[in-house]
Amino acid sequence: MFKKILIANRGEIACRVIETARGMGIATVAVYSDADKGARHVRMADEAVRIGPAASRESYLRGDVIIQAAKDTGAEAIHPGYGFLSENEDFAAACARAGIVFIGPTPEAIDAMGLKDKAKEIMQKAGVPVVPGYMGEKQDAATLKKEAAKVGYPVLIKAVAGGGGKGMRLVEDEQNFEEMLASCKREAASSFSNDHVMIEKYITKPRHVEVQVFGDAHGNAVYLHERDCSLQRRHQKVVEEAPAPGLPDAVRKKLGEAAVKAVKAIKYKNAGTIEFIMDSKTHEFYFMEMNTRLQVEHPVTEAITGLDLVEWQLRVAAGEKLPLAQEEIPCDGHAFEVRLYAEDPANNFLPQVGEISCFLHPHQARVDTGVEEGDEVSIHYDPMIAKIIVHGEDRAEAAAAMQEALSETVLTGIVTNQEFLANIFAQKDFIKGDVDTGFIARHEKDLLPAGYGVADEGDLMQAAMLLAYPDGAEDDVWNFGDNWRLNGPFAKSFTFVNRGVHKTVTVSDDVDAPGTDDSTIVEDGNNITIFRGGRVVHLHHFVPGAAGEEAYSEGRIIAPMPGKIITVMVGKGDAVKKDQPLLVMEAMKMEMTIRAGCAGVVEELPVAAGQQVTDGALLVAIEEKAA
Ligand code: MV4
Repeated sequence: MFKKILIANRGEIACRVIETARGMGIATVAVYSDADKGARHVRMADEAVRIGPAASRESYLRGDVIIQAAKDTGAEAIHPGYGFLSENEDFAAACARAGIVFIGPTPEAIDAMGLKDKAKEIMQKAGVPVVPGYMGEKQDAATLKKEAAKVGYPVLIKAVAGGGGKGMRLVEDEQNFEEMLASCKREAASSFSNDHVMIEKYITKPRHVEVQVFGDAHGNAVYLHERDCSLQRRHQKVVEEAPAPGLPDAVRKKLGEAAVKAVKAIKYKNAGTIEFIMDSKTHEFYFMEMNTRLQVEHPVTEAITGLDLVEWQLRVAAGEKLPLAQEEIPCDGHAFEVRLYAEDPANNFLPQVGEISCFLHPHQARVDTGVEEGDEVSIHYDPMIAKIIVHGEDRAEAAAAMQEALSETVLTGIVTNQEFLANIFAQKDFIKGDVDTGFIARHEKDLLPAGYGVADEGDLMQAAMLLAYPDGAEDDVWNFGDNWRLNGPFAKSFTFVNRGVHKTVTVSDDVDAPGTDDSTIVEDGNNITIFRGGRVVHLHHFVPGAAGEEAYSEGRIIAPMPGKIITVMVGKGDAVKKDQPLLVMEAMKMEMTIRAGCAGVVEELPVAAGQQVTDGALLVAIEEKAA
């Protein structure tokens, strides 16, 4: 076994790999960018090496710098995690040339699975089911259209180099074929510098079912059962589970055996995932692609098998045989994983940045995370903050455990998708196991209801009580400390800003203090967050006249995060209506429209197109006037 390894990654996966290595007595070397100096993965590792500035391109993607760091520290092997260099065949080859073991497959295997059409051809030859379609060399419109007709509409045009849902066009009938083909090729050329496409029969209402596989250098290959990752939003996975719900054992066995065929066909070694698309009605499944890395969602497989996949990776990379034979691999109960993202579902899932002021983990769940209280979530990397994983005897028990975990989790300082996740686990269709890739879009109204994140009277009162009775001495009206209670009954008003709206509540001595329910309330300066039964309500205590407070009023619009002003649509002195677009800014590669919070006249406009703005900077001040 290795004595020391380097982890060429950051965040939760770097921490995850370090934990297993430590348990096996292997020393660990972390690498970090300037943005991650002092990050949790750096704190956990035995040693850490700076590899460059914050931008991934200049740090976590610098294979040469990382290999040098491994040489300098005497690390014998590199674990790439997922993302970054994990599926880069040049990096895997460079490791080998430097005499360092790449903890993953060979460069040839990574390369063979890199293009969709080549991968599909290999799998078809190996007897793995593939979606009917055309994956030939001929790329002229006439040939492709003829092939599409043979396949039968609707068809999908897919860029062979595509990924993440990019370079894909659904064509319902032949009228639109040429136009869709041209647009798909344009997107593929600009995104992947490769405009080759293939044609596939379109599978309606599909499920994303993937099989965890492992191969070793001795020709052994096994499957560690399947995961269902159908719950996605814009090709980003949100919930994963194992095993896939509602599948007969015969189908599960066929899936596993097809995946092992695929592994053997390419003599694959180390951890991999064979992704299938499955018809949700017939359970017919087809090879989609192979991911030649350990995946984000591997913990659900660990939960049902009781195995440590990182330990298997290290053993296989060190030349050992697979620890278990196929029939020895357990499959117990059911597991779920949710991805907690720093994003605001109520604001088009806009990524959020900031300091995590409080992070309390649920009691009965596994939490894989790269952050702790006091850590910063920055604009530079993926907004996933943590994965929450639960296990139960069966799916219903696991789902109940996740509901519990999501109601117990406390994370403040940044807005997350926590309540959105809790809403998924409250859906009847989800509990029934009725999942497919259209689930989130179909249930959008229930997952993101009109009142999402909106405080109710109880929330406001709870927050007001916290402020009125900071020591919880609500029964002793003489304990207030100041002079609220003179001769009449005690009463004090508090104003909160909740989702941009001001709300005032009055606490009086005939109001009972909440606090007997199972909610958690966190006070962080003037920000108060209430967690109750999966709901998450953010309140800002508004103190008129206090420094900076006016920034939160409807008339004073501040930058929600650092970014760049793209367009300014209004001028000083203009009359504006409530919700009228005022300017467009770009932050984290996304454009957002900033709108008027109230009707009035533009009084201040300290920004111009092209300007960078910092988080919290004043963008527009409106003198409030009735419309
Ligand atoms: C498909 C498909 C339907 N029919 N192929 C999307 C990304 C890429 N991994 C494959 N994708 C799809 N391929 C055929 N022939 C539907 C999708 C698809 C999808 C697949 C998995 C998870 C989420 C998805 C969301 C939309 C479309």
